Amino acid sequence: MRVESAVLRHVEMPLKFRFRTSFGETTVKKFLLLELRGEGLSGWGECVAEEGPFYSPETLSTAAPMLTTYLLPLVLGKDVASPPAFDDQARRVRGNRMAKATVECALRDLFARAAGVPLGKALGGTRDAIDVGVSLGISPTVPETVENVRKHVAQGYRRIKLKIEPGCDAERLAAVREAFSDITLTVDANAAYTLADADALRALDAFRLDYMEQPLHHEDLVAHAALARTLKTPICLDESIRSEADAKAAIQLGACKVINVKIGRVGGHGEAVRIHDAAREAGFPVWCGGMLEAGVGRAHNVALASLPGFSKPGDTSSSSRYFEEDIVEPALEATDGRMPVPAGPGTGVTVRQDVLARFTTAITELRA
Ligand code: OSB
Ligand code: MG
Repeated sequence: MRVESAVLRHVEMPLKFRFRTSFGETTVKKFLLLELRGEGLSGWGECVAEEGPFYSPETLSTAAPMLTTYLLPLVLGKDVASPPAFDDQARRVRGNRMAKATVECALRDLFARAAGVPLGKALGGTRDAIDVGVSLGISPTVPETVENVRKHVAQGYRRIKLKIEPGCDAERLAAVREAFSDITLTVDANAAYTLADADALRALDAFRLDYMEQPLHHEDLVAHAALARTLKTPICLDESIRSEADAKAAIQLGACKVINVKIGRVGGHGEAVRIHDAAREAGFPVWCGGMLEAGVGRAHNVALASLPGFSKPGDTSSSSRYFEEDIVEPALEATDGRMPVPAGPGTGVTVRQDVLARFTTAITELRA
């Protein structure tokens, strides 16, 4: 595949809700959108790096020059043999996984479109619909937390995940459990606790959580393993898992029982599938995380989540939950907590140029 040109857009889309986590608050989704053109087709990748370095060290302002200076020159005007061939070349660049994943995703989409196959199938996916849950930000009060859960349970989501932080945890969970004794419930701390908070975390065992996501520091697998030995609730890792090697280390150390796989965090579909395979071999479930993606990123998530090891509901909720209008069609919508995997070639979604243009704040066109 000869990659003729690339278009890198800065896009800003207002969110329908304030999303507060232990590390910050988002009200506008700002992202980079990459279009790679070749053989008369376009392949699309959405960069999940956020504005600030609070979830990941990568940001919008590190990913953009990483793409234009180091990563896009590896494909522009080149005959790229396959998406993994790009990975081989990009290996020299350390870290910067979200930037790499942007190119890898666009190539995966482009190659699958050229072959006329759905991306999910090309990756080894077996499902034509996926189970989805929802990730709810920290609400200001306990009653608002319960109300927000009520609304999303009524919409059919198959798992409710509540963001927590020290001081905003047990009281909210007790109220939610009291109101909804049967729902599948999880929490995500985004690394806000330390081992000194172990008692507070053990108190959450009372709420029959399916798992507790990333309670401790993102660089500390050993601490997670120590915590796991004293908790009933299984630990799920998000930030700590950047690669297949991290996943294998976490499994061997007993640092987690479940893994949240995010394409951007791990550098692309190739690494995501290797993590899926390693977890599956060890008998560990994985699920597909989210980064408040717009349609292109969401469609990539849905394709990945069609693989058989994604056996728990992911965070890829309906696009209409996040945005008044999305940049792709068909809309990615769940009914009763099930989202169909688009059947068309590539990600199976088409970018709505008119809508995209309205949300685009800057465009860079690149050629070899
Ligand atoms: O930790 O999973 C996370 C969003 C941004 C950064 C990190 C996380 C999240 C979410 C939202 O939980 C998931 C979504 O709805 O896309
Ligand atoms: Mg998380």
